Amino acid sequence: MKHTYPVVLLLLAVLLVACNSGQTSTNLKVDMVEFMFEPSDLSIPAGQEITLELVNKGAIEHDFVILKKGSSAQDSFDHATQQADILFEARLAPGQSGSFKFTIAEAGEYQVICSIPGHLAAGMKGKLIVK
Ligand SMILES: [Cu+2]
Repeated sequence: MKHTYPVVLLLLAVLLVACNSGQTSTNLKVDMVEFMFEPSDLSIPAGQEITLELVNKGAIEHDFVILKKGSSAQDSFDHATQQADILFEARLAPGQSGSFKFTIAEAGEYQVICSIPGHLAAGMKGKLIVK
């Protein structure tokens, strides 16, 4: 009995390392504040349904937009002319949270932005790696 404790601790440590390696997950949790996504670097597996938990912790409205592969926005995003570039979009009022599901079939790098005027220019963007 005296010797089982260190073994249990060792197993726990191995499990924790296994869980933290890779960071690719089908469950994403992202906080939105002025003016950033936290975290801003995301990684998910291709072809699997992703559950995204979004929380707007800011004082103003924000949205989480994934642009299609090959599409990008520099300082601003115009819904009128760039609507077709959107792969996924969820908009939340301040204090609101929500759970969303999406699947991305193709591996690659995707840009994440907040499309609300001024927010992208203020640095509200991120990167989604699909593996
Ligand atoms: Cu925003």
